[in-house]
Amino acid sequence: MRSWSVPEVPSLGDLGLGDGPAVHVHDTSAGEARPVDPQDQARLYVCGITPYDATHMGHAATYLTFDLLQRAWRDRGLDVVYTQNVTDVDDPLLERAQATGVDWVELAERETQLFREDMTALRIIPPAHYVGAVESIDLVVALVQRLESAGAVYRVDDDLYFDVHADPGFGLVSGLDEDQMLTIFPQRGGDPDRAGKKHPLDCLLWQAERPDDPAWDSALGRGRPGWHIECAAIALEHLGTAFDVQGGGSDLVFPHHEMSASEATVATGEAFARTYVHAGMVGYEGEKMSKSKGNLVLVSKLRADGHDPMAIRLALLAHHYRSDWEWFGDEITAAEARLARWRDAVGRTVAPSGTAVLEQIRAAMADDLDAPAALAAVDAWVANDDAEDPQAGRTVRTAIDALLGVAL
Ligand code: 5CA
Ligand code: ZN
Repeated sequence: MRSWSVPEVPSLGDLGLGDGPAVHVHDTSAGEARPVDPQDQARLYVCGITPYDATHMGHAATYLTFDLLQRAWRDRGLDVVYTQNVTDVDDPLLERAQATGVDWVELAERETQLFREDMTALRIIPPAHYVGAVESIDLVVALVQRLESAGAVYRVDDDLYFDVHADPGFGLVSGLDEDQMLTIFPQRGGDPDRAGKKHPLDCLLWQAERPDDPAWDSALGRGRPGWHIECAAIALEHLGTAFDVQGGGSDLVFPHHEMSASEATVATGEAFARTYVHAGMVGYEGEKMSKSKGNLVLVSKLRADGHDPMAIRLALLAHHYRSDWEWFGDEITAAEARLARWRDAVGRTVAPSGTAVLEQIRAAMADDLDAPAALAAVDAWVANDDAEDPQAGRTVRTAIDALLGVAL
């Protein structure tokens, strides 16, 4: 699938400013921050959109999180291989297409295109591999066959299920106990009560054709992929096993990331990801912002209302990625004021030394992507008019561009 255009990312190293520090991020499965500092290459998978509605501020916050991770890794001198999927066939998409009388393929294409435009405007670095579920059906089928060989698949009517207990490590991503899993599973697409399942938590791998639903011929019968196996198959194909970070919003910890990890581990005999990183949920009007509830603040609407995408980005950066937070309309006004102050300050011909603030931004971002601390460091530099260094504006502008992705 076509990705989107790459923003210019200046290299601080090339400017003689050295490499950034090793990056630490909170690993959900370990329950603590861990260094993620591979040798030469960092491999990242982030769960992409289900394209049935436009990009909202919650999506933007999640993709911004992994953009910051990528920028910190690059500053460290690492080459980043980034893969992201598009769930371009799944129940919510098909239901929305049917309810609105739109062809599901057209709906997915239209919303994916809008997402690309929003990501480009926000200067989010695109994945090298942007991969749809539909174009990956052969990969899914092959992975299900590997699970069959491992004895981890069974049939309920014509549907295929994964026996989660084929993985002795099932539960290690989320750290939830079975009661907690059973509470969450039905809220996030699971079907614990389906008759014929061996265990209520077993998840769907392949769904046999239903009337009026799209389906593909395959060695598994005519049908379509389940959700978790889609990400397992795409990640394994484009990153291999034991890649560095599996990312997404915290709503994906269970069952999605737990199931994908178990499926991949049982099929390959190796670890799926080394680290699991999750962004908090953005709310609006007292509830999680979600396409299904419709309480959305759309990136495209903010842009159409004339808000500078860099101010949208700054508004998101004001919240730590791991916190759950609620969007209030006045945040964009505060971000616009901050953007104006920063633009004015980097234009000064002499300013306080820029290298000190660069090191503060680097340290903040390497410490679990602490963007609010980085903003505070820039604010302090902006407020200080103890001028001495004619190069300072340039250094700070470049640091903000490279590490925070804000073009001033
Ligand atoms: N296609 C699947 C992942 S394979 C999916 O969850 N799609 S989505 O469109 O519902 O969400 C896309 C990404 O945005 C996911 O990483 C999800 O965790 C994240 N996300 C969704 N809602 C919010 C929110 N309110 N706040 C923060 N992140 C969110
Ligand atoms: Zn996913």
